[in-house]
Amino acid sequence: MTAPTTATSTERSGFDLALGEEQELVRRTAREFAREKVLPRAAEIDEHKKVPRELVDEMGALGFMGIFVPERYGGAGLDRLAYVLAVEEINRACASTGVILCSHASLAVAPILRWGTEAQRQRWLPAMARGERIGCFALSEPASGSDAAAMRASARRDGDDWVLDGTKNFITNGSIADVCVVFAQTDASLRHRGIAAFVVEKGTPGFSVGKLERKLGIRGSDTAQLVFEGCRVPAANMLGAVGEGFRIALSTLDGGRISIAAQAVGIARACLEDALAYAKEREAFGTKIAELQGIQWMLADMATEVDAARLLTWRAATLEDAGEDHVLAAAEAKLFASDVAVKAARDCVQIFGGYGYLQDFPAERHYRDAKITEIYEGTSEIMKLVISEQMLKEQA
Ligand code: COS
Repeated sequence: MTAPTTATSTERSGFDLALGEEQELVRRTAREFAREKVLPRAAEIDEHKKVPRELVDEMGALGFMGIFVPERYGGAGLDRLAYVLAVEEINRACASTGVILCSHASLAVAPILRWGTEAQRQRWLPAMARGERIGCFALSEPASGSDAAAMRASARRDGDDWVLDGTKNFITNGSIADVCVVFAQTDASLRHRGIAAFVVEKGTPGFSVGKLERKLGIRGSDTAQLVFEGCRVPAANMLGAVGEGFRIALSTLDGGRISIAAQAVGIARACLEDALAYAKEREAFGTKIAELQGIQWMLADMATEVDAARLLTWRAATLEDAGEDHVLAAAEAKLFASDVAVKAARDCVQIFGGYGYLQDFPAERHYRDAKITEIYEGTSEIMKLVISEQMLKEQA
């Protein structure tokens, strides 16, 4: 028998459960905004397949779109924990609205902040932090999703420019974004070491929006194909160096996965709160169904799992804030929280019974919205692969 040598990420992190004053304020503000402005429109957003721009503007005005951006770049100067608090609250009300924030902040703002030069940060971050310009992240392609390094979009150097060609798929915020972080291959023989990251602005000649996807859930969110045809991008728009693109993409996704874990916690909480409220009203067999043990056990599991998923999410955010390795913690949080959301949504529909199957009640929307959290920003299978790799690396 070998002695235990590996500290899991739980054991490693000195993780404080108490929120600070500013974090509490963010949570209160986001909860109020979500309850008063977002929740009343969630069904309509799903039905009309569009999040009203004024909600994005309000998320900007409240500071959420640039919440972890330092004040010198126009942001709120808070941390990732504050960010995941806001993400949970907004997604509790509406996952379509919530994912606009997630993709903008964790996938577009974050890599510019981390990998951008001072000039690049000054150029793009202030308007993005205010929510005036929306960001997106263009990695996936028609033939490369989980195997991100297999991308075919190409970047060819021409004088002071790079010329991009290719198609990006499933891009959240794709058609509404003003600033896109785009990944392309500069030399296919180098595989992942040939990839570079570029910031491409809306309106750049050769850059257009293709097909808008029709989806099972998060129907109000914008999912587009982006097309690059001889799209000329100045060399000054490259993030990092040639060959650093894959690292930029994967490290950005580590943060993105914490954000999606928070989204999943928000959806799961919506399921729990809606199911609980319904169970306290609905009568069967001469009693409120909340008095029935079969229902109580479902609610008890949901409550426990929501709390556990939130703790994993906060831990991952705390590690990221501390500048510590959070690859494992982020993957665990996303794997667990997305599973919790899907299960909570299934039980929520079950508790609502026949009404759960109708569009007149929120349960079926949660059921459709929850599923994507197991797919985007790394499927659950990729999360297991990342977790296993990290464990094996630690054991080596
Ligand atoms: N952060 C930074 N760099 C990372 C990293 C991380 N989390 N994980 C791996 N890398 C680096 C490795 O260090 C390696 O670099 P070097 O070769 O320079 O040493 C390089 O990336 C390749 O690593 P690996 O061989 O493990 O890459 P793979 O091509 O096998 O891919 C997976 C690894 C599958 C985990 C990765 O492609 C992935 O996460 N895929 C899912 C992509 C995704 O989430 N898509 C959704 C799109 S957004 S909706």
